[in-house]
Amino acid sequence: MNIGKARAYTNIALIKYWGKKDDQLILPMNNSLSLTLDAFYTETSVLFTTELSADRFYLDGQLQNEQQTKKIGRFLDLVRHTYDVPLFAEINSHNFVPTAAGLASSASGLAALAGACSAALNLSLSPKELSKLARRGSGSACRSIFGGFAEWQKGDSDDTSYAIQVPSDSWEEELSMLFVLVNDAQKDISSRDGMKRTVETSVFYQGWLNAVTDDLATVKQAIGEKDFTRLGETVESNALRMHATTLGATPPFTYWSPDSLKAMNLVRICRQEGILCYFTMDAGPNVKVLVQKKDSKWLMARFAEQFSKNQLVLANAGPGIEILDSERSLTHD
Ligand code: 2P0
Repeated sequence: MNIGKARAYTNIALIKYWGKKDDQLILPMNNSLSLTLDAFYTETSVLFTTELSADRFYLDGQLQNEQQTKKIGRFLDLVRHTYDVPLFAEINSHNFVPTAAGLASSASGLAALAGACSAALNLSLSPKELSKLARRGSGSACRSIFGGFAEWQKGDSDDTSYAIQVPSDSWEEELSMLFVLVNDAQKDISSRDGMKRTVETSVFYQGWLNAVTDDLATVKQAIGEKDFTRLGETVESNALRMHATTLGATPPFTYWSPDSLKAMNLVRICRQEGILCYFTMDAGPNVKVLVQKKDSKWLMARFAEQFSKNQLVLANAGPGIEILDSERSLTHD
């Protein structure tokens, strides 16, 4: 059996995926649209072998326990079942993040795993097939198959739910995203649990669904017209709409911390100072600020007045998944 190896970059949703209509197949309630970024990525190698009696998963050189291996194990079960592979696997995964600020990403992680499995089993999957496979590991992973802008088309079955490249005339090369890493002592509610609770209980969830289709159309139009103001205003509104649903859930919750609000407020101040920039947030307290590349150094310096340097990471648009030459043996360190 081959060792398969792949590198996938994380993506940040500009129009959010928030809610599933099928938990097993990971079919979303709405289409979403993301920007793949170059600053955070995962490299994973996989070997299916007769020599194992259980899967072994090493993350950054550390053997992971049963709990930490659960999502990966379920994904490997799916691969074994779908492609008729009666073997356990050793998986080596490395997250490349500029700081250790809790930015491990299931999008890059599960996309890289899907790519590595495809390579290990010589499946020769097309980007569309790879996107569908990655989706079964983690919804947002289906978008990390593509560089630049990607849209996850929700579909209505396993076969029709996958991401596609959004044509952009390379406009993403003029954009940057500043990550503001906010430390938070609160216990996390995973995105998987958070979106489930929201779909099932939030009195605001229907409002989200009513708005997101128009938000997506506006963002696609803004990309087509390279209209940064329109893009940014819609991205920021869409994030706020997603986060509003959590306050209407039972029990209510929020991913925001005091420093998240501080960062959001600074974005508004920067706009008053004449720099176009817009925030978005995901299922955690970190704030991501969309800015034109020409203004990114200014923005970084402005944020450095209120946040420490190691809380700030500037990213540019990143590439799609890369299948890598595999080494002869797996390394754990
Ligand atoms: C997104 N998030 O579109 C949204 C916005 C979080 C907030 O996709 O349950 O880890 O594995 O499909 O992909 C994070 O959700 O969830 C996410 P699962 P995933 O980026």
